[in-house]
Amino acid sequence: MEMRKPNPDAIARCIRKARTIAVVSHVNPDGDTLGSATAMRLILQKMGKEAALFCDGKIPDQLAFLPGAETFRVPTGAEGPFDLMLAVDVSDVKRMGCCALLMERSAKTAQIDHHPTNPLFMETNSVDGDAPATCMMIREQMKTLGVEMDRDIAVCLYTGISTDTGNYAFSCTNAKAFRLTGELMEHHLPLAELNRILFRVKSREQIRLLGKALQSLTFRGKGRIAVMKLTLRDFAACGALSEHADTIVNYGMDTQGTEMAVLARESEDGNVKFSLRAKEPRQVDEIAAAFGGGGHPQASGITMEGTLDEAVEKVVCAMEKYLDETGRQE
Ligand SMILES: [Mn+2]
Repeated sequence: MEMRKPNPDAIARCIRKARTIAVVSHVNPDGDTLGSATAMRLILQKMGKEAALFCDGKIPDQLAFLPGAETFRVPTGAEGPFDLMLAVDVSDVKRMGCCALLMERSAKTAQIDHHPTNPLFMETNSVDGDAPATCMMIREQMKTLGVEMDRDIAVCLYTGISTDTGNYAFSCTNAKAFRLTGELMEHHLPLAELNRILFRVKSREQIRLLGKALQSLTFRGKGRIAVMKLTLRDFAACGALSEHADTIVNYGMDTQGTEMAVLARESEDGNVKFSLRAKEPRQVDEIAAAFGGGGHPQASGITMEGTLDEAVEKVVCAMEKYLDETGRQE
């Protein structure tokens, strides 16, 4: 069986043999997959290759500043043929969405990724489960290809490294991430501006909705569970969409004494959507599963029928029961 390991030499051989290359990002694209793809496009262009960017879905406005982001297309099946398809930061074939159809339009397939669960679904695989970001692997790839760093590539790589490490705050952040960022700084990286775009700017709708959510904040389970609710009326009053609520649950988690947090929102289809969070060692995935939801131990979701207040009561009671049964955190 093929092992998961970084293999920049094998990727370099694929790239050198190819003239036309389709670079593919994952669905619901984030800073790392888009930073990796836009960096790869610039690298390939420097090598005299023809590179095209593909993603199944819209590029988030926040990441539209990436050099070449405007060239991303959703494949229709009429593209190519390509000599090589290169997926970046794509953990499995399903994460390509409709871009998977490019596999049949490409003579060879390859990937660069950092997800430890990657099943090595391409012909040539460079996978490093220890890399904090795929963008860090792209830097190594550049060295193998003999391509020099420049400011635009630095902007792309910084975007992936900073977002996948939670702005150098997650436990995956390592010394290498700082060393590479130091190198990027030497290429006139606009650090303050990028930080504002990537980590601070929110839309008016998001800020207004945050205000509504914070007004609704209550504490349950002897102060250990933060609960926030958003009604359709709240969304309408803020001119906000469901996606504008995405990170609000974190304010509940960041409240001192909180071990678990929940944000419940009414959705247009008449259901109630929950975002659940837990601090280790607490877990929310089994609570979510009990209501037909799922996710990760520290971050899960549920979609439920019923009125907002009834649905919240059911879920919060289950969280309280869980805390009573697992005891106080030492
Ligand atoms: Mn990533």
